[in-house]
Amino acid sequence: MKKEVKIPDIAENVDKATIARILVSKGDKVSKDQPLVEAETDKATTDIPSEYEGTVVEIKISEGEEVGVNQVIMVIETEGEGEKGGEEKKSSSSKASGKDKEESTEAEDTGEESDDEKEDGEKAEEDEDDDDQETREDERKKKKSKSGGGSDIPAAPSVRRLAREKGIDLSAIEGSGPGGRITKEDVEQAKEGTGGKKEKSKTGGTQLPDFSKWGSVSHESMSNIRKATARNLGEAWNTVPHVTQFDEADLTHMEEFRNRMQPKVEKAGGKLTVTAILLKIAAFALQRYPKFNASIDMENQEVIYKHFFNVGIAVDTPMGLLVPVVREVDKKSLTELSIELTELAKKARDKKLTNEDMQGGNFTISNLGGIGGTAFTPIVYAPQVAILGVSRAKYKQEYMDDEFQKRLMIPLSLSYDHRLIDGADGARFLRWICDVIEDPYAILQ
Ligand code: CAO
Repeated sequence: MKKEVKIPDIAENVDKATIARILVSKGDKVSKDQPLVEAETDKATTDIPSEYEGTVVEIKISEGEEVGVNQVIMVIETEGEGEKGGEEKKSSSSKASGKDKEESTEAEDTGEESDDEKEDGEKAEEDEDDDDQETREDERKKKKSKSGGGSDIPAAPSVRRLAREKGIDLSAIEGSGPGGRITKEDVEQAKEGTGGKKEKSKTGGTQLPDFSKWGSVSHESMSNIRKATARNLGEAWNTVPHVTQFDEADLTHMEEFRNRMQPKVEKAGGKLTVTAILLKIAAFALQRYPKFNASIDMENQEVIYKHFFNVGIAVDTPMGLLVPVVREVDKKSLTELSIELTELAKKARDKKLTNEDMQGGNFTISNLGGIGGTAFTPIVYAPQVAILGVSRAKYKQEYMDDEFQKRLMIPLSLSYDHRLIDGADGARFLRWICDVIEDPYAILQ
């Protein structure tokens, strides 16, 4: 009996994923729960397991393809399944049939390119970012709900093709057809600059020049992680009034402590790094200065204080920046934190983080010191209100006890949301962290 494998509900608010890797081939025997494909969402890579035991008879997707929830990706031939399986198939295929129907209505127009076009529609929807975005988005949602919840911008495939040929972004065009449908004339007019928003590029900035006029260029689609990073950081930059406070701490004693403790932590399976110690210090600082652990809710004109201490760590991976969250940092020992940090960084680099791993952070630490740099201004990971940037520690001549002494100094920067945090608060918070790095007894004050 043939069974269809579909993309399940991957996570809350995630309805698309890119097939990063196909893990089986046609003809392979697979067992129940065996991973079939690796799907990359905005935030993580996740395995899609087989619901059935059987033989793969059809693979309906290819690597790099964007897929939606409930989309059929494979067909598996099972053996000896009775009534139950048949019913399951019937109900799930009838669920999917609504979607199939929509797509086939579109495809019927030309009988081709429906997948491409669907992707274009989704891309256009995602890339939209100009002044009229919200209004148009609302209107589009209304239209969508009227037309039964389809995911595309209303335009016939031939119109989409024309727009693609002319390099016009459909999401920037107001449709003049019935129900706001975009017509060929709308696209032609946009081309002439008399309609739509031709002067805007998909990025929401001004139209990019044709770089190939000056030399050879190549194009690469953005990965989902890159898209999410661009969207989130762009949003944070646009909504959070940032201030960055700089300070410097004498790390000499802490380094002595780190070297002394290192063998013990290594024995337990971790690595006692500067980041692990800062994680613990940050949790103390957040308890002492609750505003830095809060979020600002402008809609309800409220400040939301969180009484748990979860801290995100920026991790540099080949796929881009990921920020897994260490939970309840206040309740964990330095050894536990060191082990967890090592594991999380590995998980991030092995593309094994789940959405859950990256949610619920109240504050973030970004340590670029392993790479270098004297200072940087990190961007607040909204709706958090502050982020600690760490740059490279180095030996300096410091004037202490009436003489210059060789001390290991670490530069720190704290970016914060000035809507909630005043400059003096920022300076105090960062100075407190520096005091504790220099003399941990400061925690007892
Ligand atoms: N100053 C000097 N040396 C530092 C340092 C600092 N601030 N931070 C780390 N180092 C050294 C470590 O001591 C280690 O040296 P040894 O190998 O000799 O012990 C080396 O750099 C590598 O550190 P690490 O990576 O093992 O450990 P870590 O805990 O310090 O860092 C992590 C972990 C995940 C934060 C890091 O690997 C990473 O990904 N950093 C990049 C974060 C990033 O991309 N931020 C930008 C985001 S945008 O705001």
